[in-house]
Amino acid sequence: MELWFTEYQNNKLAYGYKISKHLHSEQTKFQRLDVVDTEQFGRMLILDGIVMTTIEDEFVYHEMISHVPLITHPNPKKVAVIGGGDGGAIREIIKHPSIEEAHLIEIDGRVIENSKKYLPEIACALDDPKVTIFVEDGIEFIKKNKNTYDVIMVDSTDPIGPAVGLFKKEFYQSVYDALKEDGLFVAQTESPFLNKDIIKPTYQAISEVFPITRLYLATIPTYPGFLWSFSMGSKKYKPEDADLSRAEAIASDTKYYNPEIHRSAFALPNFVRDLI
Ligand code: AG3
Repeated sequence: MELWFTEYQNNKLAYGYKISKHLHSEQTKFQRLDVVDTEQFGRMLILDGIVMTTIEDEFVYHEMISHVPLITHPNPKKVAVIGGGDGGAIREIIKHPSIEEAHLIEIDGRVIENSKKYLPEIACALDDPKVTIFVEDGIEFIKKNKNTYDVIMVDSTDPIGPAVGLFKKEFYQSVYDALKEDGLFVAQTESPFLNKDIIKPTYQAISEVFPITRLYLATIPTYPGFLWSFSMGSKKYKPEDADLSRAEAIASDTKYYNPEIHRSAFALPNFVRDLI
């Protein structure tokens, strides 16, 4: 008998993955959490029926949400990840020699515990001495911190359930206040093919709060629409002015990100330009 996992996008589109093993399933305080082994993409973490990450393609997302902002900022020392309990962004962050402190603010401690157990390749840096984990609501946490971080990354789920507030202008204002005077932030902002209704207002809200706003893209085969967007809000630094010799240095330890990708990720197709 064949076992398949289906991620439903809406009532018109679904993606299916052949499963070799269903390793774990639980209802946490916040969401349903599943870990499966897929034949195509290896082990997969699923929250509320939505693919969060897989062993085969996680590097694209985690490198792009981390290295693009960390190279845009000339000297990031203190950073925060909101969400991202699997630890993939943290693993990339601590590759940067300038980093002194990385804070992970994840609302659901069970995501962290299950990632450590089932996805050690992704969660491997969560015990690094530079990392502090806060199992808290990121929206409330960020309000308590003013003028604190060089870079903030919002590694959220889709804007449903606990992540809804992470796509709102009030949250971006708190992120602005939590950043130092030359700080910048990046959020994952969904698919230009399937989530036009999300990208447009989200980008608009970020540009009302930050003087510099940019959208960049990467190809992620297990996210719907495959072409995925990230939005950056910055107080001072522009990604096109980044010192790409630092990108070259980090690229000895990446599978996707390099100086050419840093530049080309900001090249937008016309239909995406029209969205923002
Ligand atoms: N953040 C989730 C991206 C959203 C994926 N959406 C979807 N499959 N419909 C990724 C968490 C990885 N750290």
